[in-house]
Amino acid sequence: MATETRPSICRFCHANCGILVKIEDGRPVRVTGDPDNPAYRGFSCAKGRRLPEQHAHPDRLLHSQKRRPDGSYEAIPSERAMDEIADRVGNIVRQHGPRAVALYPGTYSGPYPASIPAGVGWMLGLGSKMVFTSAAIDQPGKHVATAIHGRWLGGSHVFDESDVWLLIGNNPLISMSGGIPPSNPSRRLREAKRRGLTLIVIDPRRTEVARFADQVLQPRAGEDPSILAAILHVVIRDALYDAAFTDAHVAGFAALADAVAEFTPEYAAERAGLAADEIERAAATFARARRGCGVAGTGPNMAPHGNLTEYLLLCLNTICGRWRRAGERVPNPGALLPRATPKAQAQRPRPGWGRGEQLRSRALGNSAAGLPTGALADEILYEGEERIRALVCIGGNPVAAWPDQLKTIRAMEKLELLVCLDMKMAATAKMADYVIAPRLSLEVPGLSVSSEAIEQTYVAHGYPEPYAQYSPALASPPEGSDVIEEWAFFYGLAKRMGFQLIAYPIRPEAGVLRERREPYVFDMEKPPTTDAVFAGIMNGSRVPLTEVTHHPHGKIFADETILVAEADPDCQDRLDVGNADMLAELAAIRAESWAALRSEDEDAARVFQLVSRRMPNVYNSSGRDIDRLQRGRFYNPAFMHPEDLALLGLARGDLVEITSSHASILGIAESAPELRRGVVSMAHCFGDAPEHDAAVREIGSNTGRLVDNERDFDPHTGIPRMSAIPVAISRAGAV
Ligand SMILES: Nc1nc2c(c(=O)[nH]1)N[C@H]1C(S)=C(S)[C@@H](COP(=O)(O)OP(=O)(O)OC[C@H]3O[C@@H](n4cnc5c(=O)[nH]c(N)nc54)[C@H](O)[C@@H]3O)O[C@H]1N2
Ligand SMILES: Nc1nc2c(c(=O)[nH]1)N[C@H]1C(S)=C(S)[C@@H](COP(=O)(O)OP(=O)(O)OC[C@H]3O[C@@H](n4cnc5c(=O)[nH]c(N)nc54)[C@H](O)[C@@H]3O)O[C@H]1N2
Ligand code: SF4
Ligand SMILES: [Mo]
Repeated sequence: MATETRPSICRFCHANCGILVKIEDGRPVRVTGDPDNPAYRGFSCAKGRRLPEQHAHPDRLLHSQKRRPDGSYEAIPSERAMDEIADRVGNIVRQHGPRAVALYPGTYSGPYPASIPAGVGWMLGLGSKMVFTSAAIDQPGKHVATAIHGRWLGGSHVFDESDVWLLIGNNPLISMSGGIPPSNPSRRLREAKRRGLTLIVIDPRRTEVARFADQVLQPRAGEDPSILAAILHVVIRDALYDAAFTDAHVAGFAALADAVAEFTPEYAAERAGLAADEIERAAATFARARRGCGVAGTGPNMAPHGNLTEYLLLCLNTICGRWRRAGERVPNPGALLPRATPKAQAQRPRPGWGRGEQLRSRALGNSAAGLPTGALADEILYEGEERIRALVCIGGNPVAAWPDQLKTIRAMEKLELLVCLDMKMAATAKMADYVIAPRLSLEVPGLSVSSEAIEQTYVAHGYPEPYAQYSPALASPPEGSDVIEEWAFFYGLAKRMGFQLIAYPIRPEAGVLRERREPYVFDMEKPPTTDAVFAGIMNGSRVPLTEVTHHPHGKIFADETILVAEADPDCQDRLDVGNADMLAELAAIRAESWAALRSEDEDAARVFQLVSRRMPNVYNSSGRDIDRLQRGRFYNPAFMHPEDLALLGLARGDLVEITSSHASILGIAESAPELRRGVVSMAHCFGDAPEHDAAVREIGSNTGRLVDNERDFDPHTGIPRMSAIPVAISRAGAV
């Protein structure tokens, strides 16, 4: 038996941990953290260690599938699937135009660096701009707020050097996301605490990261705009802000001060169910520190007013001057990213919405977060000629993940062509005309670039050092299988449809901090290798890819010091903390009779708030079918405070019905003393279509079904209320 252990990159989640993989006869059998990886230093989580089970999962598709007229599936060679799909897409485009074709790259397009570039390149080749990503149902507020506030071209303070850090509705120790660098966040947090970091957490749940916090605020969900406005109120009232920075680089300060004047700590505390001095203290601690940022996560972005929350947070970082100045070292001058070209100056705001494609079905269009994925189902169900008729999903699962599950199912049924690139017959794949069986991560080369590149759009995210890793393919696909790479699927379609495939750098407008990359033109005569595609799309990286490949355990390429340059002498640009739309949204919150608004739901006994959360051993809809990860519990509990359970006469394990203004789902009650009273905390992407509801104890239930995508949605990004959802809870009869 041929056995070897080699370093690689875990791609179970987006964190790209450095791992060691033991390979026996071409198949992975054991995964551990790689102690010789300089950034991750031996870290791995239970999911990563189960990569061998994921690769060998009995439900894994080893052949692409085609739906028969009776709804069953048969294996189809991937080459023939591409012939047929190219034909069908071609027909739809000829009859209805390219706009009838949409692409949805979901979570599992992330681990494969060439997938999105090739998929989007194929769409552009077709002439369709209808690319919808999960960004618009994740943290769209970040993109919008950054656009309308403007960017600081010197970059932000980073976690490892900060003396204060503010986390609002994120849990990076579990999610590996949210402002603590993804490379071993628990080690970084422990080191920061030793160094004297003050951590402030605002979350209705006392999360894993909150256990390390110096101050935890546990508010009602959905009140983050008021809490942040009150924090700004205190910082401005007590003149705790950085006046020199604000004078030199900030516009709109007077308007902001005016807008937060009525948001006293007492007012916000009453709304949020906090004590006023908790807000006073958080504000003073944050503002008096020298370095550090506030970072929000999915919770407040999914609650109403996510753009405003993110905007007020940027305003707080800005007036506290949490941006790098001339002469300071740049934490990550680039590894697989192009070289940083930082300057101590603002880049003026740009529109956050209102440009580019518009939907036909609803008054929504493109925003800085892309097209409104939360409304894509409407665009498919729309009765007009210009509806979307074909959808290609790369590693995404709309039926599990999109808001308004029942509408999503109707939309998937209505499509003339649904193609999923998925490793199994997931909830959406089960409705597809074709399911393309992909190679899995350890069977293809990998790059750490996605974890590095997230800084391009999210403040205080990504690697705080120029770290990069490349992994060759370590394993061979299962014997007798016909599995392909996503990029090769789009290449195959482009070739059959007779056009040139070009991969454009992603979000070039966001790349202002860095030098640019060139588009990569695929050779349509001789199919490239994945390594050649990687080399092509990584053009312009500061460290050449070939150099990165020489360091199999990954390397921090810190041999160069790039400092933040002085501002251009003629630079007039300023960061805007007085955006009129955002401040009007804030004024409307102040004006709303929130007690009256709430009573509508209270009359219906919807006195609980359903909040989003992530659980350690699942990754959206993945991982929940791996026995050794779930250890007998394959559902998503409905976590509630023990006193709430007692009040409802419920015990752990009882079946409950959870009812929003839109729909009802079943759940299994679970006690969670770390929750605020009145909150139900449940993970998303569980369950399946309604015909499987009786299996709630085996598969959990889908919280997306409770979401009404046309009520309480953001007018710019279309994200509906996906957290802080008013719900009623009652005991359910047996199923
Ligand atoms: N293990 C695991 N890791 C994951 C994922 C997974 O499914 N499992 N998913 C990945 C994905 S796709 C993403 S986008 C990231 C997300 O990463 P995070 O944003 O860190 O996501 P969560 O861990 O769900 O943290 C959200 C927090 O918001 C809180 N919350 C809910 N509503 C509100 C509110 O109105 N206000 C405030 N202040 N807090 C609120 C919740 O209690 C919860 O603790 O995680 C990624 N990582
Ligand atoms: N109610 C509610 N809804 C939410 C959220 C929430 O917190 N609450 N979170 C939202 C967020 S942040 C996000 S990002 C979205 C996620 O939305 P999606 O990305 O659409 O959902 P996933 O379940 O991650 O879909 C991943 C799919 O990829 C498949 N897959 C697994 N491995 C591979 C692989 O190696 N290759 C390929 N090609 N496919 C693979 C899986 O089987 C699965 O079907 O959900 C959103 N929806
Ligand atoms: S955190 Fe993510 S990348 Fe790291 S080992 Fe776990 S699943 Fe893999
Ligand atoms: Mo996400």
